[in-house]
Amino acid sequence: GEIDKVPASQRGPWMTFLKSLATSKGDIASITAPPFILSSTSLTEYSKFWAELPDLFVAPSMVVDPEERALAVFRWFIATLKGQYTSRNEALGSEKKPLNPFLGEMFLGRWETDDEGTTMLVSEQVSHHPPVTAYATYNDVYGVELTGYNGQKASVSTTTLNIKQVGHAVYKITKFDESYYISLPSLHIEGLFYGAPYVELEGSTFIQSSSGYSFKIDYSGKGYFSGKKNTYKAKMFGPDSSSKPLYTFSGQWSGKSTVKDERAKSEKLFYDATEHTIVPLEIKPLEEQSPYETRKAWAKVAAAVSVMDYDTIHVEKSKIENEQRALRKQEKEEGREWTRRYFTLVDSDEGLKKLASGAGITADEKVWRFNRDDFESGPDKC
Ligand code: CLR
Repeated sequence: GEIDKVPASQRGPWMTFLKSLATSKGDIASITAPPFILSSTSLTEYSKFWAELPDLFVAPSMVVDPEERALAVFRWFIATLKGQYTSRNEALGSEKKPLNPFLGEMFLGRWETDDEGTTMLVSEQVSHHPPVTAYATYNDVYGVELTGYNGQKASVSTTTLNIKQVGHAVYKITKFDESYYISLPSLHIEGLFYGAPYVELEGSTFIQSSSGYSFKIDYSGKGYFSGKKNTYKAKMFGPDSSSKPLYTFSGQWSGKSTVKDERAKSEKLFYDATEHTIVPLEIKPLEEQSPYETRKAWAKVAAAVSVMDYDTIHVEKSKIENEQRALRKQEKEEGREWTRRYFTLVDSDEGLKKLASGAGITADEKVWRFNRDDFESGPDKC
């Protein structure tokens, strides 16, 4: 049958879920989904996808030529997409509904690799409604740092769920005093009806370097540019702001893509996702984690999700939600706001506005800034 990806016992609830989705105006968090589509992973963990290939993450810092360096940044960016947007399908068979992080939830970890040393990850839920996750990931051996934040705006049109990402990322290379402003793609969820959801990226994103180089990336799912899924086309422009690209790129970000040098008219392989294996990040054992850390806080829910014990999922989730409600009530009574641990909402500075405008984007009025010293000297450093 058509919905045979849905376990027989959950077909009724799945249809109910789809119906409530259609009338939800996109507030996915508030809809109860059948257990088979729930993930035991919280959205705060998704910040890790930026640096699961530490070698590509630090590579730009070793490239002296600015044009080659921009290419290395772009290669790392393209490489992150597979983890960001296909890893649930690969590991779990379909896209899943992540756990909805509570305010103050943190996901902390590190990658330890022979060649790159330590790459740190600090991810914190800085807003619950609307959901916003802020993150920083950095490697001091090579002097690279990525900071950013992101939230989602969802809307529904008949059977597809459309997601617009709010936020951006900034990649910095200390040695060259260079920054790259990175905008985030919109996406939609396909395959919902069949109970086998997956992400398709759409539209365009931009990367603008302070060195003047820039990229425009166009995304498409199956059938638009070619018969293949997860395809992209991109153009790299030089600092002279000529409308003629220096390089053009095309292919699959989850597979192979090529780069064409528009001056030399030569084409070669740019990136092959099948040749790279992600490095799992290391996190503290549960006993050593603070109650605000993702895995610790959600441990009981996650265990219940893995055995599809719906009653326990509900009971344990409600405990967290009620606790959160009580905290918000208390804050309101005392006339204060929840203090974010490692990020502060600040006015967007001139440098960032200039970079964003280079990419044809108006920078947000306010941005979440990482307080690195607080983290380094605080109790949560891992
Ligand atoms: C979060 C930020 C990451 C990239 C990313 C990847 C997948 C997205 C996720 C973001 C946000 C939440 C998301 C998810 C895919 C599905 C899920 C849109 C943007 C929604 C909330 C779940 C829909 C429910 C069905 C699967 C049943 O860097």
